[in-house]
Amino acid sequence: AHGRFFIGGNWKCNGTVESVQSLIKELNDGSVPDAVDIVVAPTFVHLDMVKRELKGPFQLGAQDCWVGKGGAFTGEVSAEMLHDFGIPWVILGHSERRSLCREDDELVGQKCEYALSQGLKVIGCIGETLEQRESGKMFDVLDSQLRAIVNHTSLSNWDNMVVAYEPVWAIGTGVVASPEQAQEAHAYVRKWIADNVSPEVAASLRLLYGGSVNESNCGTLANLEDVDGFLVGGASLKGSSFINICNAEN
Ligand code: G2H
Repeated sequence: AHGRFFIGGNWKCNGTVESVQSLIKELNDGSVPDAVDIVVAPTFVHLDMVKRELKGPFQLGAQDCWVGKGGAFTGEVSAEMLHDFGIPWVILGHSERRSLCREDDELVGQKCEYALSQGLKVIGCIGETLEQRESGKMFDVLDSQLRAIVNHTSLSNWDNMVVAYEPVWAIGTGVVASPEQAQEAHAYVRKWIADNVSPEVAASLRLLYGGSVNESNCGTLANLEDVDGFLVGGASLKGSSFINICNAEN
């Protein structure tokens, strides 16, 4: 592994006041290792409540933010608002936003640049669809997604970035990548970063795997050389499962 193990919980568009309160309680009652960075990302509506009630070591993230400075952008939340409100992290380029909200590589790159410039830390997401994998385009897709991010970040920004590899075919499907598939993609990304950013950044960058991670498959994946953590969706909504995943390295 590279750096401190990192677990993100992406709650996506889920939660009621009641369910979020019980999830907060389960997380506060859970026991997690000191050596792990843990970030949970509730909806914008629930961020304030979670911020007030969730205790350390859990940190908070948003699931997206606007591409530039706030203003007349109905429905958006800006990076500077998140920073001002005390939210340290933001997930950008999640595949659901890429596909359902038509965010392209360039927009994701611009979002990363602006969020970093406002002092946020970024979980940047990349990953290929099944069609792209089966037609042999997987590495081309990862190349262009990474290229757009790299074009918008300076060397010093990489201390504030983690990259999540989330193969789209594994997201919310119950079909987790095999250890060989995950390691192959992660090794490719690390080499790409070494060649296109710097070997030092590649050596310290944390690469998260995302896509149907659960408490049964996390142990094997956590042991892979180039897997430095997870971005967890469905299983992050159940406190006991998420706590177990936070303990995956043990
Ligand atoms: C991938 C992941 C979290 P899930 O989107 O980002 O979701 O674990 O439900 O596949």
